[in-house]
Amino acid sequence: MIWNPGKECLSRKEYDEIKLERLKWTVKRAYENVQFYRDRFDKIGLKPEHIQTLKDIEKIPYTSKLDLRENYPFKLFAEPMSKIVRLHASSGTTGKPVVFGYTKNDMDVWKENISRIAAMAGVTHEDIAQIVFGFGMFTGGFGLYQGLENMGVTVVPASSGNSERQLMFIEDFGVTVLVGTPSYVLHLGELVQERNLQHKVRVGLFGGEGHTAEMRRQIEKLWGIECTENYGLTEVQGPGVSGECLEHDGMHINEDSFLYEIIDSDTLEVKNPEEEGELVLTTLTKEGVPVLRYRTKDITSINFAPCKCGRTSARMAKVKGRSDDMLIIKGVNVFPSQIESLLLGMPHIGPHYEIIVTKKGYMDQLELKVELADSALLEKYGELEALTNKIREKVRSNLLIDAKITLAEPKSLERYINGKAKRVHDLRNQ
Ligand code: DLL
Repeated sequence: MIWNPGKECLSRKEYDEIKLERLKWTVKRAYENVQFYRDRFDKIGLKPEHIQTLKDIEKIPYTSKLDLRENYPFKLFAEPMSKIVRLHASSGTTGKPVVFGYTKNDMDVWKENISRIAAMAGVTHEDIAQIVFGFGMFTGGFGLYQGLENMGVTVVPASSGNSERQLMFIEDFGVTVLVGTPSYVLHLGELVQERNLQHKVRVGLFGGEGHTAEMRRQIEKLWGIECTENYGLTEVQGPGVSGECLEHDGMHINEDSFLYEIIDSDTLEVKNPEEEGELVLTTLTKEGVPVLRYRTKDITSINFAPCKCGRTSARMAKVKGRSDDMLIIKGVNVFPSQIESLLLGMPHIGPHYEIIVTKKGYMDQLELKVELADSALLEKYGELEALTNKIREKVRSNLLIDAKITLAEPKSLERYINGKAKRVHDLRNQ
């Protein structure tokens, strides 16, 4: 079912008209109400009236995470606190987080955007959806909750952690939809299989972090469900920027809310959006905190072809990684997702691994800790060695890097039950 055909099935021309009108509105409000943007515009002699076409957006400077952080907590707000009904904050690992405020209208748009992406995944009001994202300042829990409730779905706001209770609800409540990070759902899937738990879950809505096709196959195998993915970030709303339909060919962007560009992260030049590059987003409806040309660091590309599902909204490709997650090991650019794809396609390998990068003298060293799928091989030293060599060879021939491979016993590597997985440990600067 298409939640809002009037907004999800427009022609390119109609999308461009809406986008231009809303861009002008956003730029004017940002200039008039937010000192940060006014200063930036004034510095280069730019006025809101100079934005007359969609291409004119290129006159506006990019906004970075640091820009947002420097305006902590409320300096980017375009509305007085009396109009703000909710605050969320990005998960800052160092220093202050970035805080975002939502007006009542922002909440309505957010709800609508989530309802659209959930409908894309085949969710209806007949479903019972358990949300295993954390509820709190992270946008995942509340974001999905309000959009699903808006559709009439029965929501089980279980939040993250406490896996035994999660399984109890899934079984006893007849949960049909699972909503969470793929890494946590994968962990729950292992428990489901271990306990031979009978469940009715048929579809998963995953986001907050990426997962490779191989990881998806593992989740589908463990759960016997159909997986879909959605994308978003706190800086422009939270979840609901885009979502995957059951054609599984990219994530439909809510184009009437977000203007996308693809840029070259090094030269900062705007690219043809169909080419791979860094996604830059501008909010088109946000009242609380409008954001102009935010550099997401996420690497993707845009597909404008109408989808078989009937929607015409542009689709973004699966995020390949973040430009700041890209590891440069011995001069070779490596995305963690490439390593995941290599490992998870191999027999005897479970879906858990760690990437550890260290330095020996001036030389980078890559170690992959890889968990065995089951204990069958544990006593067979010859086979363990053969497997280790096979992985090393696969990494060498695909990534041109010599890696140390350490096989770990089943269930010995960390599981991520309270948030996003952290599989990369780059210890080179320590
Ligand atoms: O993760 C919002 C969200 C919650 C999206 C739940 C979907 C579902 P942040 O914590 O601000 O917000 O993190 C945003 O997470 O820039 C990406 O790097 C990454 N990310 C989110 N969704 C995906 C995805 C939420 N489907 C950052 N694939 C983004 C890959 C994703 N990366």
